[in-house]
Amino acid sequence: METMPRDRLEALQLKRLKETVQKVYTRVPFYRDKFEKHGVVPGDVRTLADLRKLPFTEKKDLRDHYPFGLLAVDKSEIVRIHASSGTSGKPTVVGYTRRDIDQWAEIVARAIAAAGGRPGEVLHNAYGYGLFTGGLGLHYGSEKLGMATVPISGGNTERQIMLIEDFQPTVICGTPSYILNIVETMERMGKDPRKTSLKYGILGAEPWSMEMRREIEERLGIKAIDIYGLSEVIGPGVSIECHEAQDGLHVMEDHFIVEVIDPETLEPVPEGADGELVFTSLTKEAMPVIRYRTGDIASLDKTPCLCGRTTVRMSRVKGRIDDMLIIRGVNIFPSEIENVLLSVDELAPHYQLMLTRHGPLDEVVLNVEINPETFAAFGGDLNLEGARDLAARVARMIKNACLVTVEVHLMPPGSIPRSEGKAVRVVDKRAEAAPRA
Ligand code: DLL
Repeated sequence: METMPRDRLEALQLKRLKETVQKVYTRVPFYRDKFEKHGVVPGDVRTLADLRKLPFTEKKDLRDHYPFGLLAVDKSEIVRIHASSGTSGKPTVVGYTRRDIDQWAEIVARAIAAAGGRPGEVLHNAYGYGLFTGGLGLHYGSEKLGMATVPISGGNTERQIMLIEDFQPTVICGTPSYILNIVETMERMGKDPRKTSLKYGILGAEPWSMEMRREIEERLGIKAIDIYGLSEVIGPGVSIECHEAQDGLHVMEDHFIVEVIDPETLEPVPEGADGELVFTSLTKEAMPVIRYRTGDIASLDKTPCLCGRTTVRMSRVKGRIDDMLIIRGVNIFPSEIENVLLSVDELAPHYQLMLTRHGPLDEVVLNVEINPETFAAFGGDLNLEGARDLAARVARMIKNACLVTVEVHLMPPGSIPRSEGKAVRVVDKRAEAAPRA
């Protein structure tokens, strides 16, 4: 499926697209109404390019039809329910039929194999188990591939470390921030993280920079592979990097069509340009999605990959449109700031951006930890001139690289909360600040 000649792959996509469009039109009143308002019928989709005639679907549509309004099957056919925790109000809910679950397991099995996992080996799965799709998604894929799967979930880090030593896994799965937490805990326990049996990490579910990848690879002695997905589309496994090239995430195109659009004009962007990822599912039974706007920013690359896969690759996700900070008119993602922070030797890879408001202007305070050696060198006093100089240097580097002014606060080691799942990089305190003048 992954090395098929493009013309055959596209023929398969078109066949599946037509079936999906017909199915949602017949079975989901929401899609039928939307298509009618848009003046399209399933017969209008004759080529892959005709996908663009169809209207978009958004997170709000899922919320408005909470919990089961977008199902294309009878509720009695649902065997699993997942939900993504929204920041506000009701979560978005997704249902799966038995066939969906089998198919998803197959997709994730392929993803783990692309990342370097092999049958007969052990996989340590530190993604959270529960309504979040990470834990169970990786779990079923790993079993399907024939790996001995350790369903450890997140948390209880010292125990995780013991089991890594005892079970000898070759693959570890988790969010980059939690894997870093494990590494740090190993170091604190006086263990050398580079000496474990681990060879590959399958990391995702949150934005992470190239610098963060380098940091994890060096400190844990593994190849850190980026995996992407979202509950609304299926969960983890929508795309993954291959361990051969680690150069962009191969989209599972036999199951999903990807587009990149300008989030303002909703028109496609030129190949290679950044824009919002949009996915159409081709094989889902319970809850197919048509042109689902993810809010995630990335670009596409259609050039062949050295691994031999013919599927399109997406760049790493820079961030979500909602996470984009607009500081005095400059747009910036936390991951761009992360890239700068991780290039400074004195800093530790733990940071939070605090948004506050002073009068009419939004301000950004960056809390970033310094590493234990630097803290010791300052004698634990972050008011020393050396510490103030370091903060000023970091602020200047961010200004040069990202064109924004942030106030940098150095923090002692261990003072920023560690994540066991998705890290919180932005804390919005604007509502608590004094009201606008
Ligand atoms: O995070 C699914 C997943 C689980 C992906 C495990 C990878 C590994 P949701 O909770 O619905 O699903 O959150 C989806 O997380 O729209 C992105 O904003 C973000 N995201 C997921 N993977 C990546 C990644 C899972 N590799 C949302 N890089 C998505 C950056 C990611 N952001």
